[in-house]
Amino acid sequence: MRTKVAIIGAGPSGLLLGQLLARAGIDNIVLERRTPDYVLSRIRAGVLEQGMVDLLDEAGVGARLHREGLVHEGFALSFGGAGHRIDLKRLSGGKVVTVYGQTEVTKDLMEARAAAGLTTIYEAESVTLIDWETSSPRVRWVKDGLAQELTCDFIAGCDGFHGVSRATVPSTAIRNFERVYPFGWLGILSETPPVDHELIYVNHPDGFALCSMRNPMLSRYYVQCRFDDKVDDWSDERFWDALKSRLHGEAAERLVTGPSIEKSIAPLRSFVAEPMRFGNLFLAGDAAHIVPPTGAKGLNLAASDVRYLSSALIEHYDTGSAAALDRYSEQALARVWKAERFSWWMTSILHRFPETGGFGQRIQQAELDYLVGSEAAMTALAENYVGLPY
Ligand code: RFL
Ligand code: PHB
Repeated sequence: MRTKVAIIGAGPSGLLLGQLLARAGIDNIVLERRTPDYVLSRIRAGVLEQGMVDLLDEAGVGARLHREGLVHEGFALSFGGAGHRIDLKRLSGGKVVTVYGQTEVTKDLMEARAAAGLTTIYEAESVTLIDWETSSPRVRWVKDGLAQELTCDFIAGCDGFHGVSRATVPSTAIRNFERVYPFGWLGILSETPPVDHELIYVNHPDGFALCSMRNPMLSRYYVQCRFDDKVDDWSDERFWDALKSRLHGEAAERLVTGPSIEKSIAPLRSFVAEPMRFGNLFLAGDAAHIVPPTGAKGLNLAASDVRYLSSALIEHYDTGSAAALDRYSEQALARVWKAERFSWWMTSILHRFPETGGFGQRIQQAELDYLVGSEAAMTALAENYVGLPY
């Protein structure tokens, strides 16, 4: 088997890259370890920056997003018993974000890929990258017990944090930067009307909480939990009690509870691998970096990586120039680190950190008071939340 670009991973990074390349006439094959249903069952991101919406339009998969996505012009910060609105649109000079689940983005991309007749190999076991440092890399895998091999020009490692691509690179060629936070997020999905039409990020003495949504009858809520908590430790009742007690008065009164239809715990981590290119292997999305979800940046960073990488590959096939491919790692990392900074900062002002005690809490209060009282500080928050340009 032969293709131009072998893409490892059929998450949003891999599928979006495949779609953009195919539209430019560059053939590609996607290899995914799991089944399509498994990929679609992972409930993750919900907030898309305009840059990602534009890229999905460019990939020809924006129609349902524009019909069903919820445009959000602001969100609230809740602390000290009151809510404070951050007017994203006014503060950012007209920019907004769109609430549309990662599951829906992935589904739209999967359908477009199938409709275009492009090859995706699901349940590809033991994917192995070979000769990725040369100009004729190969990928091997096992499917239904049979060993298979693909020859290509480039490999795109879009296989997430636990994928094989980054793990293939010898440790001497890669530098990792990491911070693991001493807590997690417990998230639930429930078929109840969201507590508000905009998101609410909560700083409370008992810990962080977030009220988000997927549509007018589907709410997505999170509470900060211990990093070693198990889903079974959290009955629905315990979850709703924790959320309600962390919300400020009017929001707590409006909260409609109901059975959870999904419940999961996510650890919080900041991680960057440098560089993002090794010979003809390029990393994109969570394969190269992780942000804590507080700033809603993970999926959006995957999109900006894919924008840089797809343009560079298209330039290479159109003109023969490797200049943009040579710039990819540096260009992507410059944006990655700004989103890492923002996500770390949002995490640090909103969560209860067991180790920082009373001093840490007073500093958080001062920071939040300053933030909602300062046009300059709110503008910086809004500029980052709607997404830095790329
Ligand atoms: P993914 O989605 O992990 O997809 C990688 C794919 O690669 C496959 N794979 C392999 N395939 C073949 N061979 C192997 N050896 C393989 N190993 C792995 C996997 O099965 C999978 O299908 O990475 P990708 O595409 O880079 O996408 C990244 C995003 O998923 C991630 O950044 C976001 O979900 C992060 N995130 C958020 N991002 C936002 O921009 N806005 C948000 O509001 C937001 N909220 C969140 C989030 C992540 C969360 N969790 C659970 C970590 C909320 C949560 C709770
Ligand atoms: C979500 O809706 O899942 C979501 C929203 C905002 C975040 C993180 C997750 O910051």
